[in-house]
Order: sequence, then structure tokens, then C-alpha cells
Amino acid sequence: MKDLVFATHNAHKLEELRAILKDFNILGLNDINCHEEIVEDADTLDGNAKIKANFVTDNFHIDCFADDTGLEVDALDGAPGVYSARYAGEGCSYQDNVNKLLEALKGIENRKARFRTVIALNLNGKQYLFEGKVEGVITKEQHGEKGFGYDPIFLPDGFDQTFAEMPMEVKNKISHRGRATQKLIEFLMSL
Ligand code: ITT
Repeated sequence: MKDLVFATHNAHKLEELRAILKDFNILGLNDINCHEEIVEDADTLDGNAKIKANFVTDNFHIDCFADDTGLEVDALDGAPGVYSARYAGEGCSYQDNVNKLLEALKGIENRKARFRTVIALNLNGKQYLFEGKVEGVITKEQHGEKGFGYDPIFLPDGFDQTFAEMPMEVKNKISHRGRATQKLIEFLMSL
């Protein structure tokens, strides 16, 4: 099985990707002894995905891919977007972010939102980008214990369970990261 490095420190994202990319041996940053915090200071998802992938390629001289994900809420003009990880402040928890978003949407009826993921792949000296998104709404209360991040308050269109109530296999079939990863797989298989 071919090794492929996924440039993330996020154990949840690694677990999801391993379940999708079954034909590859997916290594996380800890597996290649990269323990530094990569500064994601771009103001777009594409920019941050490239920063993470390039950090690994430049410092470890290996092919790899990285993703950056944002939750875009229409009533908040696309916030938290690229700032989703630290929406409630530097060092905040997933729960802090969920609380802040529920508070920001209090009394607002338009709860439309989408998760968007951009994957940057560095392969044989070239860079490729893949995007995936899923439309849905932000619920008024939290539901479910699975997943991570904003999953307990994201209800994808056409479903009656939040991402945090769904088995991971179901989330992966329809999610932003799942869809972007399918494009990555199709590309890798076409080589
Ligand atoms: P790495 O940069 O190490 O990959 P991260 O946690 O910073 O990990 P992202 O920048 O891609 O990951 O994601 C930003 C935030 O968006 C993340 O901290 C979560 O709060 C949220 N998020 C990302 N993917 C999610 C998902 O599938 N479900 C729910 N929330 C998600």
C-alpha cells in the first residue's frame, strides 16, 4: 500500500480520511515526527491548505496533501469561514465555538450554512486543488455526540440528523471533506 501524508494534527480529520482513503496508508504529521504548529495565516481556505501542504513538502521533502475547512453562515456574511477553528478566540474549544455561533444566530430565522473544504495536494513537484461542500442549516440546539467541531449544530439538507448524530460512514459520503476527498481519489486513480 502506498504511503500518503495528510498534513494535519487533527485526529478526527485523520480518522475520517483513513476511512475514506482505504487504498492508501495515510500518515499524519505525528507519524512523520512533525510536531511543530504550522501557522495558518492566509485569509482563504485555498491559502491555508497550500501553507500546510507546502510546509511538509519544504521541510520533509515528501509528497503530501492538506485540507482546510470553513463553516460559512449566510446570515453572518460567510463567517466564521476561514476563521472557524478560532471563532471564539485563540485556544478556544469546539464547545466555545458552538456556543458563540448559537448566540450569534439567536432570533435569526435564516440559518442557511455550508461546510467547504479545500484540499491541496503536492505531488511530484506540482500542486493540485480539490474542493468539496455541503449545504445545510444551523440548528437551534445541539444534537449528537459523534464527530467534532460544529457537527452537533449542522443539519445537512435532506437529512433529519446532524453530522454529530450520523455514523461516520454516512457523514463521509455527503460531507465537504468526503466530497473533496472523492475528487482527490479520482485524480490519484487516474494517474
Ligand atoms: P489542521 O489545521 O491541523 O488540519 P484544524 O482543526 O485546524 O486542523 P481546519 O482548519 O481544517 O482544521 O478546520 C477549522 C475548524 O473547522 C475546525 O477546528 C473545526 O472547528 C471546524 N471543522 C472542520 N471540519 C469539520 C467537520 O467535518 N465537522 C465539523 N466541524 C469541522
